[in-house]
Order: sequence, then structure tokens, then C-alpha cells
Amino acid sequence: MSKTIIVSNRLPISLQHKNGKFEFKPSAGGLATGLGSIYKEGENIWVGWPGNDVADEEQRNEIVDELKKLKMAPVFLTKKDVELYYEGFSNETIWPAFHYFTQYINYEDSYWEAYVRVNQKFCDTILAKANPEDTIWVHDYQLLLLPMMLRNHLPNATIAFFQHIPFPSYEIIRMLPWRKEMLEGMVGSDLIGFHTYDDMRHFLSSVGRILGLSNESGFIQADNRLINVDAFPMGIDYEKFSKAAESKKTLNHVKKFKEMLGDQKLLITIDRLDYSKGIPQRIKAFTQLLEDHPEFHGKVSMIMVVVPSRDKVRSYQVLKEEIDTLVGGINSKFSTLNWVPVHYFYRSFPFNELSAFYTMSDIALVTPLRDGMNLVCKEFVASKTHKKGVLILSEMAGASKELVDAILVNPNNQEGVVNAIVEALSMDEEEQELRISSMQSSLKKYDIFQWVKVFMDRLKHVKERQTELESKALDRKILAQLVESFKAAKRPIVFLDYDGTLVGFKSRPQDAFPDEELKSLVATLSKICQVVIISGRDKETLGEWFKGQAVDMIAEHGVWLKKKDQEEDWVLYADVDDSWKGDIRQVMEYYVLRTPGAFIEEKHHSLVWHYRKVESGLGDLRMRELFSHLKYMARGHNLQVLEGNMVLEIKRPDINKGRAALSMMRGEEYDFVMALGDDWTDEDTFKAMPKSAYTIRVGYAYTQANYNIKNPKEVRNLLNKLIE
Ligand code: GDG
Repeated sequence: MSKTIIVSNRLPISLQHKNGKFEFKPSAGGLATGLGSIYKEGENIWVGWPGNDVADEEQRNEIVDELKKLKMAPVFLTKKDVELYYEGFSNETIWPAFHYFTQYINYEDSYWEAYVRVNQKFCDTILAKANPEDTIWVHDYQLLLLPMMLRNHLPNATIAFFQHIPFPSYEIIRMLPWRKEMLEGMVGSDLIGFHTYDDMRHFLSSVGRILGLSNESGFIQADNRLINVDAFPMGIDYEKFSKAAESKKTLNHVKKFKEMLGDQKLLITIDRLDYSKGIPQRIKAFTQLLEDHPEFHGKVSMIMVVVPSRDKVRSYQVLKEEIDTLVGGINSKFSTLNWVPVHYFYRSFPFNELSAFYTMSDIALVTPLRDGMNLVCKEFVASKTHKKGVLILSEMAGASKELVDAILVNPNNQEGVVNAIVEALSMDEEEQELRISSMQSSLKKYDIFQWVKVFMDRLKHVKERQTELESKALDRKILAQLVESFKAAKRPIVFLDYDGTLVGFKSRPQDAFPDEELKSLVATLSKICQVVIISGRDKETLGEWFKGQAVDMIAEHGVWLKKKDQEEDWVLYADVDDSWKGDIRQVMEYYVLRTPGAFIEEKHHSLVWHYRKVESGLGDLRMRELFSHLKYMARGHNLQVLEGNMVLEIKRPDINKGRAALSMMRGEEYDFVMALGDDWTDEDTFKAMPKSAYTIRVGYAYTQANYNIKNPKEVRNLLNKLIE
């Protein structure tokens, strides 16, 4: 039976060493609760760092045994690991970069080396426990390399990755010297999830530009796998917060706190200590509110909880000092004997006290400068069982995409934040109810359990799609049959597409010339069967590259034909009327003028608009525009517009590889026919082949061919088997 392994940097547990023994306290965080429905079942487990530095072997064994009972397995990190991998690369390189704080990025090779080493440590721990068919769900930015490390050992495992923090624009990613390795690590997954559509978009753009992998509606076709990228906005344990708000424990705290604070409007802010949370900016906005609106003095105060975090990192120490100074400033300026503007706590609170803060506050001020999602704002809304309260939320938090009934603010616009607080303080109860109810209904529906379910369902779906595509994979048995019937044949013919089939893609088309291995392979093959090279390339290039070889050739997708023993030059498959070219060329030229890097190639029967050299993004955009423009014109001329690999081609529909291939076979009786190709132009060949033919599409795409094969390397292996 296959099992599921959850992996995160930290195990959902805290370990304390007291009186010579370890005490284990499971975390009650939302993610741990949501994933509880997975890792607590059957043989499933959660793998991660327990959070302590444990060097003693005996103590380690004790921890392993105790964690086993909780269905967890530890990855032990040394002090150095924590310093360089966790505090270093994770929190001083990735965290600032991914939150757009480029000024804080530390480009330290030793951090990177530790990051690779520790990801490998995680991988080794998992490999010791995983079976080849297991499902492994990796969480967050500390483990970007892990999916591919796992994939290399477990090619058939189901591997998913979810990133809890933002994924920034390509412009930021390209700054990191290790960008390629980081992305390669992530694409070891079958499913990659982010909180928002924007994160997903940025990721796909980086993968396209840096790894050269394009996508179609979030599906990336990697070497031999389909990878899905999508947005899964994380929810909270809604019931836990709404129930707690009405619980006796919480209400007792509320009563006690309110008595202490007196009759005041309360603003709540809760964050980990982090520069991404915009804490100083928030205090400044509150200061300005009190400066501009003396009528609020004594009537409004802010409860500010800052949970200690990463206090060994220099930028966090500086931030802490800044917050202390700002709070000191506002309180010393405005406090009276019976009123303090900011109640500041640098510590965390037990759950019911937190719940009391949410319940009794009138306004939540959640104004991060950048946040993957932000759960605090969702928890505040869920706690408002009486529907009174106002959420002020930063546009830079992932949650703002869902909670559109909050008052949305730009946290860098101090004036705007002040105005939002004034608006919140004066919002009538009816409107508060309307807004809170609407946000509650969506949070209730998309809670943490639903999030886990939707993610796991999607993972299953991706696997099914992969299986569907792989069902046509040319396996050993079929390969053996194919080779056998080839060897038994008296008159075999083999159609070979060139680019993407015999050779991989190169960024400059002229660099994809045949290497020595390919030349000798074709030479040997052509001695034992009829070989037809069938390509979209022009006849000059094909003629040059296969000069002296005993092969037949079809160039320009079926326009030109040349038999191996043909004395004269290439012959036209059909007379082509190209009177349409003038009009179409004019339109294409207009798009060349507007698109630096684009160019037109004129083929005998077609015009091709190339955009492989155009800035990515712009190329796609212009191609789409040109596509609809040409489609409109094509109707009048009875032409066909086709989208290819970084090209848009317009041509006569009656000329294609399939027709040319048929004309090559006309009048002959073949007892073995095979056709190999990798794109839509080869689909015409596949369709034209006799039923008994072996038609094979390179790459895992939907196809008319009978079989799929992984890549050009596998194609060469196949051809080698024929000549063995
Ligand atoms: C990362 C991403 C994304 C806070 N103070 C106390 C306390 N908390 C709990 C809150 C909340 C959690 O901590 C904070 O979660 P956030 O989502 O707001 O922020 P990060 O820690 O930065 O989390 C973030 C998240 O991952 C999930 O994907 O939303 O964008 O940065 O649940 O309740 N809990 C208790 N006492 C406190 O004093 N008990």
C-alpha cells in the first residue's frame, strides 16, 4: 500500500528538554490541524526538523521513538546547518528576495552550499522511509530543491510542492545566482501550488525564461512528465475560531481585558516580527491619526502583538529596535494617566487570549508590505460571530484577493491607511454586518480542510492525466514487437521528422545540425531500409545536412520532395499559387515593426512569423494579436494559420507532411511502416499512415499516433535497436 509523507522544515511540534527528559508539545497551528487529516491516517508520516539542536546519539534515539508514536520522523540539523541553511539561505536570501526586500538579500555561497546539503539530508531521511509509489507533499521555501532530489530516486512517486510565501516576479528571481537550480528543484514535482494566481503567473514566467519550459493553462510539459501549477488559497480552521469566540474561556478573558481597558475602540494587530509585515509603517499611520484627529485621544487604542521571530538575524534586530523606538515615541507623546495609545507585547499568547483579542477588537489592522496569504485577517473575521467589526487589509497580502469586502489599503500610503482607520471607526453596524457576513461565508466554505482536499484531489487528477498520456508509452514489449517485425520485413520504410525528433531544440535553429552519431546512425539505417527525412526545414538546409546520405527527403512540410537516387534537383509536390503572399506579408511586416526581434521567413508555400528572439511575454502578446488578424484574412484566401514552436505560420491547407508522405509511398508495397515526429505538423503524417504502421509521437502530448516516446535520446535508442 502506498502512503503519504508530509515534509516541512519544522515538525508541527515543540520539544523541550526538562529534567533530563524531552517534553513533546504538538502544534495547534492551522496547517498542522488541516494536514492532520492526512498524516495521522494509516502508515502516513510527517518528516521535518524537530527544532532543537540534539547532538547526543542516545537523545536522538529517544526523540525518534517518541516522535514515531506521533507519526513523525525527525531530520536532525546541526547548529551549523541551522545557522547557514535556515537562518542563512532560507531567511536571509530567499525570504527577503521573495518578499521584494532586495536590499536585505545575502548572496553567500556558504549559505547556498548548506542549503543544498540540508535539502539532501531531508531527501536521505525520506528515502529511508519511502516506497517507489508513495505520495510526498513538500512544504515551503526551505525545501525548494527537495522535489527534484526525490524525483531522481523515485521516478514514479507522486510529488507535490506548496509554497506558503509569495513567488516574486522574474526580475527578482533573475538576481539570484542559484535561480536555475532552485527552479529545477521545484519542477521535480507533479503539482506546484501557490496562494494566489499572481504567484503562479510569476513562477510560470520564470520557469519559461530560465528553464525554457513553456506552459499551457498552467500545465508544463517537462521532459517526460506533465506538471501542473495552480493557485490554492489557504484557509483557516474556521470552526475553531468561531467556536472559541463564544467559549467560556475566551469570554472570561474578554471581560477581564475590557475591564482593564475601559470603554474604548480597539484596533488589533498581530504579526511575527518581520520587516515584511509593515509594523513600523503601521505605527506611523496610527501616530498620524492621533496627530490629525485629537477627537480620538482617549477613545481609541491599539493592541499590538509582535511574536518574536528570527531574532538572530541582524535585519530583525534592527527592526525590533525601530519598533521599540516608535512605540516609545507615540506612547510618550500621547499617553495620559488613564489612556495608552499602543499596548505593545513582544511575546506570544495562549490561544484563548488570542481569541479574546480578536473577539473584543473593533478593527483589525493587517497591513503587511508583502505577505503570501496572511491568516491573522481570516482568523479575525472568523472570530466575529456577532458580525461586528471591520477589517483593514493590505492589498499586498494574498488574502486581499479573497477578502474583497475588507477596506483594502496600500500599506505604503500612510494617508490612505489613516483614512481607512477613520472610515472603519465610523462605519455603521449594518455595513459591518454585510461585509463580515460575506467574508465569513467564503472563509467557512474554503477552510483549511477544504484546502487540503482540493489540493490532494488536484494531485490525483494530475497523476491521472499523466497516466492517460503514458498509456501510449512505447514500452519494452511493444518495442520488442516493433524490432521483430522490422527485422522480418522485406520492404520497410521509416519516416523521420528532424527537429525535436532526431535532435533536441537549440535556441538558434542553425545550431541543430546533425552530429556524427546521428549521421552514422542514419547511414547504417538507410542501408537496411528506406529512410525518409520529413521536415519543415527548407530544402537547402536539409540538402546540405544530409548530403551524400542515401535518404529520401521531404522539405517545408511537404512542398519539396527528393528521392535518394534522383539525379535532378528537388521537385515541387504541387504547383503552388502564391498570389496571396503580398497581402499577408504586409500585415506581418507591420507586426515586425512593432516587435523588436521578430522576423519573417518566406517559404515556398508559406509565410512564417518568428518570435523566438522577442522579449518573452511581448512575443506571446503580439503573436496572439497577429493570430487573430491573420485568421480573419485567411478565410478570404482559403489559407490555414498554424501556431508552432515560437512561430506563426500561414499556408495552404492542402499541402502537408501527410500528403507528401503518401506520395512517397505511392506505387510501392511496404510490409513495415514507421513514422516518428514531435509536433502538430507530424500529426498529418500519423493520420495519413496505413493502419498497420507504427506511429510514434515524441513527448507526452495528446496525439493521433499509436505511441509516445520520451525524447530524441529515446528515439536514437529505438533506431539503434533496429540496426543492431
Ligand atoms: C506564512 C506566510 C501565510 C500569531 N500570534 C500568535 C499566534 N499567531 C498565529 C496566528 C496565525 C499565525 O500565527 C501567523 O500566520 P500568518 O499567515 O499571518 O503569517 P506567517 O507566520 O508569516 O506565515 C503567510 C502562512 O505562512 C500560511 O501559508 O499566510 O503569508 O508568511 O495563525 O494565529 N498564535 C498564538 N498566539 C499568538 O500570540 N496562539
